[in-house]
Amino acid sequence: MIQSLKAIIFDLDGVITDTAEYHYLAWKALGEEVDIPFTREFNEELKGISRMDSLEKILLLGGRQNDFTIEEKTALAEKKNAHYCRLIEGITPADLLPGIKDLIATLKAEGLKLGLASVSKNAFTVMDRLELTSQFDTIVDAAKILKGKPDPEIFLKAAEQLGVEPSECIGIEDAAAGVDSIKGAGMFAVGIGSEETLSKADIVYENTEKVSFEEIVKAYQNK
Ligand code: B16
Ligand code: MG
Repeated sequence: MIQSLKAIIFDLDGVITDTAEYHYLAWKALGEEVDIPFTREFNEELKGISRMDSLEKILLLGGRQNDFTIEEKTALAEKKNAHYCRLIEGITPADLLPGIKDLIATLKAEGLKLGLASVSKNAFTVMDRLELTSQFDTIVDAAKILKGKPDPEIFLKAAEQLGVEPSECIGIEDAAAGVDSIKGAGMFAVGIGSEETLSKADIVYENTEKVSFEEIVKAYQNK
């Protein structure tokens, strides 16, 4: 029994599966359509950010934030989403990122609760396609979240739905906005990606394959 640790709350895109890449490809195509090409470096700023907020960031990058009506912006966001939905059509359990299947099995064997805190309105579909829905104790409905990441609301909501205290949770994220959300919620944060981008996380792994549950627990207990 791990003293005080009760739950692990996962981000989805970029942690459980590589849909972060599909979001990037779909936004990139839309950006090119409105003459705002952008780099992977800029894309880091979109990770974990809601659909409409991502669109606003792209338009701001191109100085085009005042060029579209609300209706036109909604249509642009819907176009990106339709493209994204086509890209995720073929997702299967084989698309879990390396090490995630074993990590989930370990966490369940330890008796920990599992939660999902994704701001993606497509999260339920992706979780179903990965055949993970029944393995999780709770999935926060992004449609009911008022403030997206970096606000702590979504991680706090996941803890509330699991019936545990934030201090009893570990959050796992690939986005800087997501790490801010975890820390704002008062949880221990595991980052997946570069140390530089995720400097506010308590422990960072370059990729999911390198994640060590034993090491995370040690770091959590020494906090
Ligand atoms: P959708 P996460 C986030 O998911 C993605 O990181 C972000 O790129 C995306 O814009 C956002 O979901 C909204 O997604 O358009 O599908 O509602 O990282 O919180 O799992
Ligand atoms: Mg993510």
